[in-house]
Amino acid sequence: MAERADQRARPDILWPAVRSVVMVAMSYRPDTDPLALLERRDRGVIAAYAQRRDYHEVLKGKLKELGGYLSAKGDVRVKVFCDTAPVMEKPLAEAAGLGWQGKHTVLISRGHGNWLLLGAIYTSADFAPDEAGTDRCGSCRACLDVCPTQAFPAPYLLDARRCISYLTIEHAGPIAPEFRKAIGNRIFGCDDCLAVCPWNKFATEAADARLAARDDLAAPPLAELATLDDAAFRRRFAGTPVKRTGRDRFLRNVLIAIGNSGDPALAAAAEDCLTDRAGIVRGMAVWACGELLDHAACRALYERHGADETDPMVGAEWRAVLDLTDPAAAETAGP
Ligand code: B12
Ligand code: SF4
Ligand code: SF4
Repeated sequence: MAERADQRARPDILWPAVRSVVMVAMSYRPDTDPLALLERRDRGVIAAYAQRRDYHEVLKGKLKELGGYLSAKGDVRVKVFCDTAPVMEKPLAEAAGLGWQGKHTVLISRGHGNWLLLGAIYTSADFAPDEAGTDRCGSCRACLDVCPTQAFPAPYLLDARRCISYLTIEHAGPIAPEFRKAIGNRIFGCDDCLAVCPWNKFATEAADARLAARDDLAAPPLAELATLDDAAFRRRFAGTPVKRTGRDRFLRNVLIAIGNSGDPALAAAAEDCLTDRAGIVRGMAVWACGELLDHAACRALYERHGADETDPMVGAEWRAVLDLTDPAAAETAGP
């Protein structure tokens, strides 16, 4: 993001022909409370926006339709964007009067709450600007207080490095130990700060049937997800935003959720991943076993699967686990 800051700050650097921007928002209000799923520890929680068809595809189609309409009206050139370009979608949506950026930094509208996805049409036409949105957060701070990783250093300011959405979707390597417990059973994204916003009571149903949630993504069993290989992952998540992480990172998240389940019955699923070809999966499988099994069991697993480990990251996970359950063992534990 830092590399293209100039284009974010100035739409005309991204596209010199731009004169006005048309902002659109599309509702994806979930039918159930996303927070309720956090109690079902044997299940994985996928953020509401990702339990359905990829919005980039759906929204971009609609943006192109609207862009085509504008072009047909006159000599107007257009470029459409949805999430992937250096475009300040939230500040632009606020400036266009769609709502305001709440203290959680996401755009809220009075009619739809914060369950909105945004898109932009840069146009070469000189449209008269709408009135900008007005901040209606008042003294509320529900979103700031609910955040499991304290990712808001101040209202309206997010430290993305602490956000579970960033950690589970965008972050490529192992997830730092300090965040693992707080992640709970969230396996792709996080909706906590969105779910508590009182403005959601005014949210109307998702507008487009193509954005209907898929039942099989509502509360998938962790044990089942831990068995996915590349092909099965692609089949299961084709057409949804989840495919973005790829199978290995997704399994990393699933194993963290298994470690947090408190359910020793799920240890078998973690054990099966100790021999995975991906280091990141093996590493989180070690951590999950350490959370669910006692020291003797961990030690036995180490003898069987960990002694020959060549990946330093996985070796460090073994050391941490054996260290944690028996400090004396750390002296002798492998790589
Ligand atoms: C990077 C990114 C992330 C990062 C960082 C999030 C963040 N808050 O910026 C991570 C991975 C954490 C993330 C998470 C999520 N994201 Co996201 N993300 C983006 C992305 C690609 C860029 C956002 C951005 O520019 N951030 C940079 C910061 C600095 O900007 P900011 O938050 O807008 O806030 C500052 C600016 O507004 C600044 N400001 C105000 N005016 C101006 C003017 C200028 C010129 C400048 C330079 C700055 C500025 O002051 C604010 C305070 O610092 C946008 C798509 C896009 N192109 O906009 C989607 C987007 C923001 N994400 C979206 C969604 C849905 C999510 C999640 C809800 C997904 C989930 N359930 O897991 C979470 C929400 C977490 C949260 N509380 O924000 C939606 C939000 C829709 C909405 N209603 O607002 C977007 C708009 C995608 C879309 N097209 O719909 N996301
Ligand atoms: S999405 Fe979750 S982790 Fe990120 S800021 Fe909101 S509550 Fe915190
Ligand atoms: S929860 Fe409260 S403070 Fe946070 S965005 Fe919603 S209204 Fe604003």
